Amino acid sequence: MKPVNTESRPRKTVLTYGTFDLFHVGHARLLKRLRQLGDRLVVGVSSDEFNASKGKKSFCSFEERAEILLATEFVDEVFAEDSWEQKRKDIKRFNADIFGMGSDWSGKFDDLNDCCEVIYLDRTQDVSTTDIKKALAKISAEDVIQLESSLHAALDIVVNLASSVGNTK
Ligand code: C2G
Repeated sequence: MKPVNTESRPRKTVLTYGTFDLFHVGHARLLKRLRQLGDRLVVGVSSDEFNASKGKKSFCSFEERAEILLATEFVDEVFAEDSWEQKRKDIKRFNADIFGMGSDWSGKFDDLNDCCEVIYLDRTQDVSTTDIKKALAKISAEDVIQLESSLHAALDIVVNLASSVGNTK
């Protein structure tokens, strides 16, 4: 159960955005650190349509990616990110105190620092959704070829065995 802010001080809201496809440790580490900066973490999850405009096609649908985020202990609320331009409105809508992104976005959202604190946290090295997709695609292609040749070899053995048994009768 996510801890509820029971103290009298105003709740500190942290806001972030992303696709979060094929959820991995880089996503988890970012969300964990963002959540630790406040009492509530709200995430704008890129809609499938917005992803298409980014030239991205996610493996998991918007609904599945949102469900996965809400299942983590870090995310308190999710909403659809449908455009690049909605951030300023969302900061007001959620009364966000902090807007945070991974460091691959460093400087890109500094224009928002008139409405809240803008921070960038170190991106986790050596893991990305793109790398996972490439690894999966590589494995499936090579494995299929390997499997087919193994199956053909096994079949040849069976056929030869059968014919040698037939010849001895
Ligand atoms: N991230 C990270 N470490 C990784 C991979 C991603 O810290 N190894 C961070 C990114 O910096 C980003 C968040 O995780 O802050 C989500 O990353 P993506 O799902 O790739 O989202 P992105 O395509 O960056 O979309 O309007 C902003 C966009 O929606 C961000």
